Amino acid sequence: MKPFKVLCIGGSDSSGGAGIQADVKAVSVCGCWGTSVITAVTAQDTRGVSGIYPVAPAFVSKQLDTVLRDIGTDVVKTGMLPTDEIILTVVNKIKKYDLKKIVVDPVMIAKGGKHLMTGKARQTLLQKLLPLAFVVTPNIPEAEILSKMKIKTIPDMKDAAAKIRESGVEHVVIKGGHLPGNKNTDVTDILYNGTGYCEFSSEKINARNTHGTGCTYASALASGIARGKSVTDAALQAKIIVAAAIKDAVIPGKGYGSVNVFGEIF
Ligand code: PXL
Repeated sequence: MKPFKVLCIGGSDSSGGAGIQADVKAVSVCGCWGTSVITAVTAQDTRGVSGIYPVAPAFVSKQLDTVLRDIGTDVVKTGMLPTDEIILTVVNKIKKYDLKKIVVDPVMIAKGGKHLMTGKARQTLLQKLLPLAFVVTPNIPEAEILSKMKIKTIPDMKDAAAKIRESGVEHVVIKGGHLPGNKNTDVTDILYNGTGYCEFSSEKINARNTHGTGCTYASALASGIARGKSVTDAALQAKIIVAAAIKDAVIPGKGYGSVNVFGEIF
């Protein structure tokens, strides 16, 4: 049988919780075949990132050509893109293979504060990758950087989504988990497609073991699109999967725990 395919482009997280490892788990649980192109190797445990080793752009290029010439893909999902050169490499391949369904998770800073992308790369992402993207999935801090505005309320999220969409990306999903205000009982995500806003609200889970949330969300959303769902339905499915994965989190080391998409199996 031919599988639905999602190509995950991002960094390896040696702790197993985020990055490519989270991507392939989420894609698999969503019933798709995950291929992976590694952009950086991180040395990382549950307490933080201790080192980053970016892959040479020429070897990112080789991985992309190798996977795309044979297997191809229905959807591309990008995560950690550490340098300007690596983003330009990905942009060139998107054009070369005429890839249309690109889900961009604009990974910028890891939980402990370690930068996963250079300042110049942020600009390249905004100016070169987002114009080609189908969906972008920033959290609030990432949306503030991309929109160049402060986000404190749901109306601010909507304004920021409209600003980010000016880059040329078709759909903007801003995830509300980091919205300030500890009285909030709900987490609301905003989806904007240029004509209307969709709000997805769910009960706020006060969890500390949330490593891998963003990667899992974007990969589940990409998988829904690969299976032919609308962006709205895929975003809803992704939110449900992430909420369950937070509730079923595991604590493999001495620091933060990670989300776990396989919770209901065991
Ligand atoms: O959660 C974002 C993320 C993405 N990719 C890699 C990471 C992290 C966070 O630590 O390590 C490789």
